[in-house]
Amino acid sequence: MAFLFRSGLEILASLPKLYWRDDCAPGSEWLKLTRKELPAGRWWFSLDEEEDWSPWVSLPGRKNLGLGRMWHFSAGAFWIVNGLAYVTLLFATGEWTRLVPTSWSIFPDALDTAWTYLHLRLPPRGSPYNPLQQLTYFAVVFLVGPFMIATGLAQAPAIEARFPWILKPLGGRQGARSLHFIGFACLLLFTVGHVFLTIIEGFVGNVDWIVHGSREGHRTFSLVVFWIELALVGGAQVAATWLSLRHPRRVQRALAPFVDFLRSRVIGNLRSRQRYPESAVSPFFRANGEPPESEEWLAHAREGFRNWRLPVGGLVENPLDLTLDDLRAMASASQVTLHNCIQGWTAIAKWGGVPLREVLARARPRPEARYAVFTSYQWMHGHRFYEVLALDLLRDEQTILAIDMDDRPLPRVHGAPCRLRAENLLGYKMVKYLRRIELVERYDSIGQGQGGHREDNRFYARYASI
Ligand SMILES: Nc1nc2c(c(=O)[nH]1)N[C@H]1C(S)=C(S)[C@@H](COP(=O)(O)O)O[C@H]1N2
Ligand SMILES: [Mo]
Repeated sequence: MAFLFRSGLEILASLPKLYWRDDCAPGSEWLKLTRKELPAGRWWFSLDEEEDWSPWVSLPGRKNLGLGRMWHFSAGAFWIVNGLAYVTLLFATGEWTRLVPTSWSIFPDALDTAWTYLHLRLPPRGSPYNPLQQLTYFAVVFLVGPFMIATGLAQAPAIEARFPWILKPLGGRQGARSLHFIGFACLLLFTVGHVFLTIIEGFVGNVDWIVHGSREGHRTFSLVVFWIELALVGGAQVAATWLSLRHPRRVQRALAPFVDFLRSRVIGNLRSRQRYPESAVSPFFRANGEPPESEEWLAHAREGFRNWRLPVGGLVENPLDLTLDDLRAMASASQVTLHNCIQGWTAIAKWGGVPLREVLARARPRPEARYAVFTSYQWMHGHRFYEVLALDLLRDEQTILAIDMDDRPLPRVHGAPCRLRAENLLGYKMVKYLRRIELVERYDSIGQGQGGHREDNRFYARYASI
């Protein structure tokens, strides 16, 4: 739980605002955990909204959303497996009767117990739990647990893209994010309240009971086990935090295969099947990544991109050099989809352009081609922005080269004249201000070898479907 809580806060820090509406318009948040104000009167970018929370609070702290996510998913997978084992054992051994109430009278009894607590008195011990305690344990294990799994999974872009209806009962993508936070608040409250009551109700006896299943006789043994466990829990937090801050690349390399295992085996290759109605298009759409300042792009922009070209090369039989008119002639895709930024904001827009599979059909990839490298005109932190996508993702019907947004030529802040849209992935894969597409067999010699600018510089995972 410590891993989940702290890494969850790291994720929240990248956009410490909670919304109910899917366009996350600034000012419409129902909870704001930052004092930072956005600049008025000029464009700002969503990375400006990221907060730098202390490593004492979040894992790993200091704006490392990429590693925070990897810890969150790894710990989450462990927590789910652990929970399944627990529930299986509960029912296999008959111990479920401790947690599952079998009479409606539990509700009035629990109210009585609450009344006693409100008078700052301790109710008698139940067998084994008092009614309020039993009801709370039941709710945590059988309601909040599955709720956290559901609201967590529903935030994966690949799941939303394949099953858009999943978000309806949760009140949309921001509903899922807000509810996931509220579930976290419940679990935090439970943890604090539970530990507090365990202490005041008779700490040593309770520890003995937790460790050994009895209330007397093995107190020293139980206390030693308890303090060792607590030290391990604390030590694991310190070690994970220290390693992540000190050796982020190594931690990225160590956790990425596990996250990729979840992506490929649990989520799988889900295709985007989004058909939002045009009425769902968001009035407000954040931007991330400002227009290039390089002279080459500015010159194209001044000419209305008349001389702009998109070369498609590398491991292809038939290299292409596409003009904007070529793209316009090939444009057959039109899709209204939900955009998911890794930071947590979303927005819905209508995108028009060319399905990448048609570009591939013309360029004819060689058999050894496995990835496509999308390079941008934009530079960030001294490196050219680029992202690598596996070739089979490009065959998705909704993976397109977008040249229109909401029925108008792509605006500058959103990537003019042409950007990638891969609707089952997170936003950082959708390179704006496209300059070149190159098919390759491997990408470890490109940039810092992690599969993209964000992977190289911010430790994001190279697969962006979660
Ligand atoms: N060239 C370039 N492309 C980019 C980025 C960037 O910084 N530079 N940011 C990415 C991220 S993190 C997101 S969420 C989307 C945002 O798209 P938008 O600015 O059109 O909203 O663009 C992606 N493409
Ligand atoms: Mo993003």
